[in-house]
Order: sequence, then structure tokens, then C-alpha cells
Amino acid sequence: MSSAPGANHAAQRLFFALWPNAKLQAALHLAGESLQKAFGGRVVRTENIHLTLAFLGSVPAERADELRGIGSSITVERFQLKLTETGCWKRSAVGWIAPESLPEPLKDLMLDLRSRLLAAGFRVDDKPFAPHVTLLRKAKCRPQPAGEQIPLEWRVDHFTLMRSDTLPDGPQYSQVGTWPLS
Ligand code: 2AM
Repeated sequence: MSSAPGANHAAQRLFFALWPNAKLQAALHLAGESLQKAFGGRVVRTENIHLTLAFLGSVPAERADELRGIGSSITVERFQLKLTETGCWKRSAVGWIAPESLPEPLKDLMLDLRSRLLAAGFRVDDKPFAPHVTLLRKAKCRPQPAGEQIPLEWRVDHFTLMRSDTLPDGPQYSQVGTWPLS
């Protein structure tokens, strides 16, 4: 990671996310390969697979502590996601997998995060929250053939604050903070 002089004052691209463990990331990558048969595109690298809770865009590095404070102020119960739905969004050209329903704790987590971020003056997306895990980029969306989808169970017991760096071979994500759910 860069440690150039003045790097502390540089802006960082940050987002809050649910980060699957390596085993689930591997299973999601396989699901991505299967979705690729329908939509083409590029499967997201295993270690990069995640679910975004709130995308903050570019944030001055000195505000990272405020974001860590917001992360640690959240008290939400752990929950389970059953990832069963797959699809493709033409506008962003992404193929995705999503939970069959929005569990109450996930809704609370997202609403709590957004309201605390807004109160602290951070800019957050005001699009309705559509929880999804992006599996394909540059997908060519077209009607999806009906197929068997093995549901993937995700026991969510923590959330993270991540930093995104754009490298020549794609994004690299690093963890800035992590908090357990109760
Ligand atoms: P996506 O997976 O649906 O593309 C890191 O970039 C994460 O933040 C991605 O998972 C991305 O969601 C999400 N994100 C939301 N809004 C974004 C934006 N304007 N630019 C880049 N990423 C965004």
C-alpha cells in the first residue's frame, strides 16, 4: 500500500460492506461462473466478492476515524441471508446474486448506517437499497434461462469498512475497520 508523503491527507474511496469468509467467497465465485454462461462478462475475483451496505465515494483520509466511530456505534443482531435470486442489471452491466428477502436486522443495519452517515455530513447514495453481491462485470444482460440454483446460506456476524484502490489489473479492497454483530 502507498505510503507516499502526504498520503494521510489524500482522499480514499471507502464503503461499508458485508464481507463473506473465504469459503463462501469461493462458492459465490462458482455461482458467478455459472451465471457467466447466461450473461457472459467477467467473474469478480474471489477475494473481491462482497455485499455493499453504503458506498461513500471519495473521503478525505483524516475522516476515516469518524467512520470507524460510526461503525462502532451500530448495534444490530446477527442474521442469516439465503442467497437464491440471480439477475442482471443492464445499466451497470452487472450480474448478481441476492437474498430472497430482506431480513429485519439487515434493514436496520443499512438504515442506521445511512442515517448516521448523513447526520455526520457524509454523502451516501439515496437510491433504494437493493442488497446484492456483484458476481459479473461487463455482463450482457438478456433473458435468463430457467435453471436450478443451489441456495447459498450466509451467516452474517460482522460488517466492515473497506477501502477501494484501482490498480491496473482491477480494484483492490483493503479492510479499514470491522465490527461484530451482537
Ligand atoms: P456494485 O458491486 O453493484 O458495482 C465498491 O466499489 C462497491 O461499491 C461495489 O460493490 C459497488 O457496487 C458499490 N458502489 C455503489 N455505488 C458505487 C459507485 N458510484 N461507484 C463505484 N462503486 C459503487
